[in-house]
Amino acid sequence: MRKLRTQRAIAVLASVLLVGGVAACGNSDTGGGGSKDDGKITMGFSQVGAESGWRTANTTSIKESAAAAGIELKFDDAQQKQENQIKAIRNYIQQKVDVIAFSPVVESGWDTVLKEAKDAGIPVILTDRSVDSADKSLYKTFLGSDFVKEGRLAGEWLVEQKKGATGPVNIVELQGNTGAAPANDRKKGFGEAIAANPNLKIIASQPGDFTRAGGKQVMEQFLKANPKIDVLFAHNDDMGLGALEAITAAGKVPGKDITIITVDAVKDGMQALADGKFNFIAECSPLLGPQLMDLAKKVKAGETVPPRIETEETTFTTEQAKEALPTRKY
Ligand code: GYE
Repeated sequence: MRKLRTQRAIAVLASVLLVGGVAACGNSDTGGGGSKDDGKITMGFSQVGAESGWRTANTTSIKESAAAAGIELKFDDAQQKQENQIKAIRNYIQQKVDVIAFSPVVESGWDTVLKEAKDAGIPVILTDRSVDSADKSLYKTFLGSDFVKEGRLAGEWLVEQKKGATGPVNIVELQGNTGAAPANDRKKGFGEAIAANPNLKIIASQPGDFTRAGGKQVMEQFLKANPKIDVLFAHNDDMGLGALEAITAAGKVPGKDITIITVDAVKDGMQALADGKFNFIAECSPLLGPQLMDLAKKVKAGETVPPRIETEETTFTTEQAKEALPTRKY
């Protein structure tokens, strides 16, 4: 009898030790990279660059939200170069941060570095833009917009505006940087939507890298090469704003001679829309910081998070822009 009791006691002790051991392992795993578990979270963030008003607002949102959430932020600006992002991510792995978050400048070519983070036990959160990796276990979640939908909303508005058109409607398109998810997806969504009316034709489409300078320069080329341009679809406000200069310099009236549709709805874009220089904007929210910090806390605590979190967005006409501008946050 006594022997049995002793055996049971040993079994209970063993299971306590085992569970304790597993729990301890679990903690250091989710704690990321074997960093000391002092309750503080350190996030390594690799930003695309500073190419647009959207990006500036996004960076501010991330920095402010990290400070508000008590998360120590290591921040790197990759100047629109993938190699710089890979370097920054490798640095964060070496520094054993708790969480890595980044906005991938292009969609492809991330598997190796993401695998390195995974092997080091550091969770990765994609924010704003996604990657095309087949292995979804390489990152915890993707927080950002549905770019195909933004392109589609832009296209659907145009289809409605031009439904009475009897002849060809010539469209030029300013794309974001080559290979970026928002460039690929906005092009796709817009193209699919305008297919509803065979009169709507994209006669030229070139990358303007999401910058004002790029938008201006490529629009100048478009105007030189094409005597009849009816519509400009720019993948962001900044390229549209750059294009305004080229259009005015060519003696045309933006918003009247050429219908202008953009994406983002940052303040300068909304002002151009309110002034009638732009005609329609599909919104894309850069205010991802608060949700990102929340997710970082959850993954650090070992909680499961949804694999995809979509940002809520709307669209604006000139009238709606006039109404929204006074309270616009970015
Ligand atoms: O639309 C553009 C920026 O990835 C959603 O990047 C973002 C895009 C945004 O440069 O202005």
